[in-house]
Amino acid sequence: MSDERAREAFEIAKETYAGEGVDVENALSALADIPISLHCWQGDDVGGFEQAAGTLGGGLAVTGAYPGKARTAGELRDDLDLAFSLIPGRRRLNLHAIYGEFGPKHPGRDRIGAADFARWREWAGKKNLPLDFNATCFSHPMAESGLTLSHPDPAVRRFWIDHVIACREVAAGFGRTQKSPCLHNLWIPDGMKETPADRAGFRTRLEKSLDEIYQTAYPDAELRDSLEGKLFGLGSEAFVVGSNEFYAGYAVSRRKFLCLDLGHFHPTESVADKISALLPFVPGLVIHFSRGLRWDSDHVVLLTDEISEVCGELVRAAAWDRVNLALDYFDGSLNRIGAWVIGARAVLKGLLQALLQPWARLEEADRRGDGMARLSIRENAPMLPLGAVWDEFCRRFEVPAGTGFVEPIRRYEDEVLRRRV
Ligand code: RNT
Ligand code: ZN
Repeated sequence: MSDERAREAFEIAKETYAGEGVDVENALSALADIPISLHCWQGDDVGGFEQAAGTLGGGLAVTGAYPGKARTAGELRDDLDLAFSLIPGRRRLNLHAIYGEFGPKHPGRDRIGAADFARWREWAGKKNLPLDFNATCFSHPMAESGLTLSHPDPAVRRFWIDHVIACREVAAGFGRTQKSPCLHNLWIPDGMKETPADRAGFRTRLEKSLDEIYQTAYPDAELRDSLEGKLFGLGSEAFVVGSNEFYAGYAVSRRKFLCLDLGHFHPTESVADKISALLPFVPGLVIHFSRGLRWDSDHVVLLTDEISEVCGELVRAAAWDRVNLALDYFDGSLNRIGAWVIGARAVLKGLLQALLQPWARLEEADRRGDGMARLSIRENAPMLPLGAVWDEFCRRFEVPAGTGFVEPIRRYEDEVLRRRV
């Protein structure tokens, strides 16, 4: 479509939304203000750069062997540069501790420091890209039992406590220089294939480990801490120490952010519904946007009903300073840059769609108890011209609209990715 026709379509869309009582310009500027944190680990199947080829542990699994995954931090940054050039809006980058550039001698996970991430910092600083961070409590010999911070052996716990302490220090360092608090999210694999006798024992140990980790206080302007629970994992089917309830209780009592990963609940459980139930009680929430297909399969996010509903609740909450949005999925079966771009754009579309809902009318119907009016608005919502507004958003950020991002990625695949053997 020509630029002129696209603009006409946008003008018509604006009118249509105005007829519904929705201000499109307000929605566009709100969307432009919401950062999405891209997960570095989609670029290399959660491999990291600790040694030549790490084996993924902790019950995480990436399927697919599409050619061209990043083999070095430099390659990963090149790939991210391309992805970012095709995603409109504000962004952040989410690093995992295994993505440091450690040189020939790794200091040990319990001793990593700011220097190991100096190049990431420099690169991100130049483009004004705030960094987020994650301790990596998996893919390591000390995590082979499937237990880390809740391990019965104090020496194992010590090692992982020290790792997370080191990670928070790295994260706070990021926050200090980037003038935006770095989010340090903690997920651990701890769990069991079969039910233990002493569930409470594992949880008490985890609670103690966490309390020790969080003893060091950092200014809010530098660091945000969040904790991510899970329903089950490969090898932790019967028992997960850090369940959602455990961390919800911990987050409320210790004033931490709670991370909700869309793949970490029973398939029919609504994460959207949890947002308004938790936000009054926790300092804030983190959403890990993912798409579970039959299980926690970490598929690339698409604009599904689940995404629409979660985005709807986020827009209703309008607590953007207390909510961090991040992507978390890993698919090795397709072009990995495409996976980033498709997922990020899908989340942004979900947010835009939510920002364009006729909330005033819906609320009015709520108040009147007019169920038919409310349902009719919801029923009609998918017919509204969201696409024309999305295209305009892309145009304003000078990124391709529609599927226009495919071509540049293909070219890069031919010229760069296919040569990585
Ligand atoms: C695992 C959690 C966690 C990880 C990343 C790599 O189930 O979702 O967030 O995906 O830390
Ligand atoms: Zn997650």
